[in-house]
Amino acid sequence: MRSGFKPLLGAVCAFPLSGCIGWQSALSPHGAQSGSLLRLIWLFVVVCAVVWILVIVVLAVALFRRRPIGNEPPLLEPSRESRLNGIIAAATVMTVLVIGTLTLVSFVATRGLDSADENVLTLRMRGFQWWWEITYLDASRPDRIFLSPNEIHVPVGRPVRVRLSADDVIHSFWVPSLAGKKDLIPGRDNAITFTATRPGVYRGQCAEFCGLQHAHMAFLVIAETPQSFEAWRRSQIAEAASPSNDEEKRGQSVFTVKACAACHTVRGTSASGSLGPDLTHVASRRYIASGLLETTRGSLAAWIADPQTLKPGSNMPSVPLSSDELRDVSAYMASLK
Ligand code: HEC
Ligand SMILES: [Cu+2]
Repeated sequence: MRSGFKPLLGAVCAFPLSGCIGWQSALSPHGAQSGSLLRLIWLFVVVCAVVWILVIVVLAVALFRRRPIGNEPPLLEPSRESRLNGIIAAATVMTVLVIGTLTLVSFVATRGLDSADENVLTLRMRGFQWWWEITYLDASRPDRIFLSPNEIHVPVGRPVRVRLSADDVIHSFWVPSLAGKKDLIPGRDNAITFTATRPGVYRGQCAEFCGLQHAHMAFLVIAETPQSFEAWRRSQIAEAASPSNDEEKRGQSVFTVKACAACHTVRGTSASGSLGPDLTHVASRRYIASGLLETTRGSLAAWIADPQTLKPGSNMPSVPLSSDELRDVSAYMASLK
C-alpha cells in the first residue's frame, strides 16, 4: 500500500464510525427500547440493500442483453409475452410482501416500546426555551416530589415513564442510546418509556428546532444501581444546605433580595420562583444551562454575570451585581450540592 493511502483510508473509515460510539448514539444501545429500535434499523438496512442489489443486477442484465433496434416493428411473441407478464406479477407480489412485512414488523416493534409494568418510575418533563424541567413524581408521598432540571437519574433495569409536555413551542425528547424520539407539544400530553440496561451517563438533546438556543438544550440521563439511585433521591428530596460560612451567608441574602428569587426556587429559603430551573441542588448537577457549561464555581459566576453572552436569547436576564455580590452569590450557588 502506498504511503499516505493508509492514513487516508483510516480517516475515511473513522469518520462515519465516530458517530457510532459515545454517550449519544443510536448505534450503541444501552437500553431495552433502543436495542429493539437498532434491530429494526438493521432489518430495514439489510432488506433494502438486498432489494437494491437485485434491482441493479436486473437492470445491468437488461442493459447487456438488449437487442439492437432494427427498422422492422417488433414481432408479437405470445409465449414470450406471457412469460414477461408472469415475471411482472411475481415482482409485484414480492414488493407487496416485502413492504407489508416491514410495516408489520415496525408496527409490532414500536408498539412494544411503550410497555411498562407497575414497577415503573414516573417523571414529568416540561420543555422550555431552552431547558428541561424534570419532576420526580410520587403519588402516595407528595413530600417526596422534587425537581431535577436538565438531569435525570434512573435505576438500571427499572422502566421509566416520562410524561412530556411543553408550554411555549414544540420540543422533542431524544436520548439515542436509550430510547427513540417523542415530541413535547403545547396542549398535548405525550409519554415515552425507556429502561436503561447498563449504568452510564447518556446525553439527550432536544430534537425539534425550537429557536435560537435549540442546540444548547441538552440533558443527561444517569443510569445507576438501585442503591445509588435511592441515595441520590434522598439527597435531592432534602432541602438546600444552609450556608456554612460568611461568604455563603452573604450570597444567600443577595440571592433572596435580588431578582434571582423571583425566578428560582431554593427549597428551605424564601426563594420560590418557577420561571427558571430549581436551584436547591444546582451544584450536584454536572452541567448548568442545559449542558452548556460544566458546573464549577467559576462557570456559575460566569453564567450569573452574563447569561446573555453565554446563551444569547435565554430567558435569564443579566442582573446587575457588584463584584462582591457576584463572588458571594456564586459561592452560595456552588455550595448547593
Ligand atoms: C427572569 C427570570 C430569571 C432571573 C431574574 C434570574 N434567572 Fe437564573 N435562570 C433563569 C432561566 C430561565 C434559566 C435557564 C436558562 C437556560 O438554560 O436557558 C436560569 C438559569 C440559571 C442557572 C443555571 C441553572 C441550571 O441548572 O442550569 C443559575 C445558576 C441561575 N440561573 C442563577 C441565577 C441567579 C444567581 C440570579 C440572580 C442574580 C438569577 N439566576 C436570576 C431565569 C432567571
Ligand atoms: Cu427544544
